[in-house]
Amino acid sequence: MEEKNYSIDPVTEELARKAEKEGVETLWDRKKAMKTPCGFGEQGLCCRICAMGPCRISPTEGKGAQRGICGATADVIVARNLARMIAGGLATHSDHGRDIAHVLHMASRDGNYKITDEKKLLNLAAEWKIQTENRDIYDIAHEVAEVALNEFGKPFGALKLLERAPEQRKQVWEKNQIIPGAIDKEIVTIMHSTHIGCCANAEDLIYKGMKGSLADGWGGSMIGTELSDILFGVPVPRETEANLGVLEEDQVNIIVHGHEPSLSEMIVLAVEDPELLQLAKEVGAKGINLAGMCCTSNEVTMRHGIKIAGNFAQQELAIITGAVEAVIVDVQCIFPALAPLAKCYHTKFITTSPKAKITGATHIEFEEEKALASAKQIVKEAILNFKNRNKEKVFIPQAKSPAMVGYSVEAIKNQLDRVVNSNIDEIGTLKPLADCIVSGVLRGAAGIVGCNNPKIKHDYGHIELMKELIKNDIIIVTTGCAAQAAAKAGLMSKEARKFAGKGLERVCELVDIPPVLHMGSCVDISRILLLVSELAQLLQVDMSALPVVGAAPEWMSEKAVSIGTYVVTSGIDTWLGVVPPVTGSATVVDLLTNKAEDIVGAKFYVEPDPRKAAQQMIERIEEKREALGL
Ligand code: BF8
Ligand code: SF4
Repeated sequence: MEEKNYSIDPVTEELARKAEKEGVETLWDRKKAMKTPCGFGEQGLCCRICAMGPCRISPTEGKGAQRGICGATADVIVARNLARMIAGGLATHSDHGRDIAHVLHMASRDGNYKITDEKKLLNLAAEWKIQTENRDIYDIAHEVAEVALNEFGKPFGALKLLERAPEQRKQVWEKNQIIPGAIDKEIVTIMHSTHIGCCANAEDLIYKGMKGSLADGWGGSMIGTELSDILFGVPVPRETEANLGVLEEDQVNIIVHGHEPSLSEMIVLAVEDPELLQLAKEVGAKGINLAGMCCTSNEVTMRHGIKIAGNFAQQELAIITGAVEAVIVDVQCIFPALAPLAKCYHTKFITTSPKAKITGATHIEFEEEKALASAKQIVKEAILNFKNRNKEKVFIPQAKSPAMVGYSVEAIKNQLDRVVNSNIDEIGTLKPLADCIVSGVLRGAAGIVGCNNPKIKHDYGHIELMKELIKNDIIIVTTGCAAQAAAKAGLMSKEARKFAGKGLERVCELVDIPPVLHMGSCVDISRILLLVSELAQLLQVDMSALPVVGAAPEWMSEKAVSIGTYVVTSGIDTWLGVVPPVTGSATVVDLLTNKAEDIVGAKFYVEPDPRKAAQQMIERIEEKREALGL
């Protein structure tokens, strides 16, 4: 059968061929069937905000409709659409953060959810001026959860976690009046301002988007990360394996897919339950093999080393192996296509969240009040499905790669302590990293994040970019589906330092790290913000002055739009490998890719070719070094 050429990952290619042979479709087939995308939509020029429309603005100036029926210009329509994408992403990350806060609020000594990291809890309590002396740790946790929940709807004041940013950055935000208040309020304000007949000023809409995005990165996402660490533990370095080759022929294979660790943490416990293990034996399996997909995978691999089955574009392929008893999902990035696809195999596709019911799936609601019992019931369904596996349809590709994961900011500091002379220097800081950057051993750092998108060859955008950058002594931190691409490509093994330039190779050797560091899920980009923020404070400069860049080479979601915007608004230049739907407005394009630099000290670059993007990033890093006198 011919090469598919969908992916640089041979496992993906092999399974795409199996799909074709078995007559089932994947995202790539549907992408082909979609033919040419709508040009208006692609440029952001279609407005369906009110029922006088939909209105489509002609992309050619002076020809065709230049204004919507209400009189909105191309600039306004494009900016409104973009602001709404940001609100969508901000809502999604933040609702995840809120759910985790509720879980913390219900945590108890004898319940299913417990406090795992007291130190992180006490630090956050101190930061929020919550009384900790002579108090039960669970009382403190509940008050921390309440304060966190208030961040979503408080009527007055700025978001608390913004305080963590360097002074210079806070001044930039203040000067531009983009300091967000309550998280929900920012979403509501964007939805309000983008209603028919409200805000009709493109520049102002972009400012609103920037302000809202900060409520994601420094708000909802950061709350999600902080409280997940308190509940489930701060990640530490550990070994795992990545790609669909982690599935086991003779075991019950379960895939957890989605985002919130409140479900997956309980599944991790449930698969170790002796009664369920016994049941697995009774149905003829040697054990239960748990693997993850998308950000849920990142959450459980960071904290337990659970194997990584694959990233976003591989979710259908997991079912196509014919070896998966259940795909258990909660929220976000789940293809509705999994429902009809699962019916072509024996796989049970189980939805668990009232927020994400999917027609054709089996819905077993995950009730947090009886979390472990719920998780066990779901795992039991998977085990009982083992007998339905059709051996003739099973094909598990052999390829998988070893990877080191678990590099939280705390873990990175811990690794850096290896090179600190504790008689002279303080331990537990990022100073050794700052020193490497100042001396030029490392030229800089890049955060490479985001999704898969069939507009780009699967994983090609991520891996080419990473390889080019590490070759040039730029250390990489990564999250989301980009991180999984790196793990599969072997860039997260310690041996991968041989692909790095001399300087980075040496650092990896001394600090005992791979050149590409897994920092978690997409909400964990908040970890990257804090890493950059601390580095900036150590060097006493603004975040925008650092030789640090960001990229989302294969982005596709609204969440990614919000992330890109808060990264830029935090002063970090960001490269996109997929063109966002804004090209219908020269004003908006100019704001994002040019004027943003005057406003927030950073801007967007769009470059689909990862090698060219790498060169631009290297140049930018060198410019920043020069400006700092390095
Ligand atoms: O939040 S990187 S495809 S899984 S959106 Fe989704 Fe994109 Fe993957 Fe996680 Ni993030
Ligand atoms: Fe058309 Fe204006 Fe309504 Fe949009 S808001 S659909 S541009 S009339």
